[in-house]
Amino acid sequence: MVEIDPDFIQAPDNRPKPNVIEAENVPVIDLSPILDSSSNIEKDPLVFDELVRKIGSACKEWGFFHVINHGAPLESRQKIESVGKKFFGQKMEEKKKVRRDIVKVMGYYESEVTKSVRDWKEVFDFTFEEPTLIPASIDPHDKEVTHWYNQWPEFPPGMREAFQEYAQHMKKLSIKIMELIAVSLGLPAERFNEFFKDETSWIRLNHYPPCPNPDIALGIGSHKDTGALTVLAQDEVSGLEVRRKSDGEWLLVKPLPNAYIINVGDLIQVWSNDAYESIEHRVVLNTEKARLSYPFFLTPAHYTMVEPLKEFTNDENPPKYKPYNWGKFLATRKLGNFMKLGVDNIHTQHFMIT
Ligand SMILES: O=C(O)CCC(=O)C(=O)O
Ligand SMILES: [Fe+2]
Repeated sequence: MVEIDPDFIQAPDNRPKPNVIEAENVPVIDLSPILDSSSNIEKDPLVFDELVRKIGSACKEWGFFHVINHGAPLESRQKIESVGKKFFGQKMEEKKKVRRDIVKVMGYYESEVTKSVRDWKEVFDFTFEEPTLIPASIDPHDKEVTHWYNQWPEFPPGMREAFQEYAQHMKKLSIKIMELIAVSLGLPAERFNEFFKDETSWIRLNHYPPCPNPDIALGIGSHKDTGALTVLAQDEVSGLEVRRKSDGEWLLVKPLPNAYIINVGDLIQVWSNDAYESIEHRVVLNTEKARLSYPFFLTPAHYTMVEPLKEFTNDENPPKYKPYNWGKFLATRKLGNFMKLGVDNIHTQHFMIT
């Protein structure tokens, strides 16, 4: 029996399959060689080369991978998880005190939509930089810049401190991974770092309540992350599915304790002129257990013009994307929701040169 609002019902082709296929052999990358201060990489280039090779092949073949021994402390993750659960466990009137709107675009929200269908979830968003600089409008000719401020609730106490501390760990980890990805692409390790000065990176807490009809609804519909890369933490409840590149089959990615999932985002795809591709993913639900996930989206400064790097283009390999302004792109996605443009009004593929 269908018990849910029709807004949540997915078209038949997008519904989860009755037989879940678990992803096997998802790459698990051990980052201890670059964290262990006693191991001098210069003295042991073989270990470093092997790590870079593994990252490169994970990006190429899968578009995502687990990382272990990553150096981000477990206590900080446990704190964000416990405070996050307390926040979502409150009454709606309390959560709505920090509800996002057209001016305050960070905070709580319960009506996310992916490709015109409502997601069965509620979220809490905050930016890494406080405030974050962003274009004032989506008009390409308007050069005015404004600020995005976070909204922090009074309850549970300590949410701001716990979340900000966690964000620092995610920033550090994501830059390390970007450096490894750069080397795996044959670039200097720091090649991408310049883009993340004045970054617009942000964190989202996704809370997926149990759903009476998990056969026809999704926690998040199929999408690709639009930033550079995503460092995703999930609790012990499964739900993340990725679309296998070879045959388009949806595979369930089971959480590994204290590991993070790294997703290649659209910006790496554009910068590398398709050498690495971003990965399509979605979230399936269940009738009994709520699930919490908290991705960190590493994203550049608003004034960044995103385009294939010159290192990947020449006469034989022309750029596959037109340059686009990151800030305008992000503002369009965020503000579009409130201007009735539809959340999914802009996609990276709009800039593809066909
Ligand atoms: O909940 C998850 O595992 C994935 C979340 C996600 O894809 C997103 O927030 O973009
Ligand atoms: Fe995502």
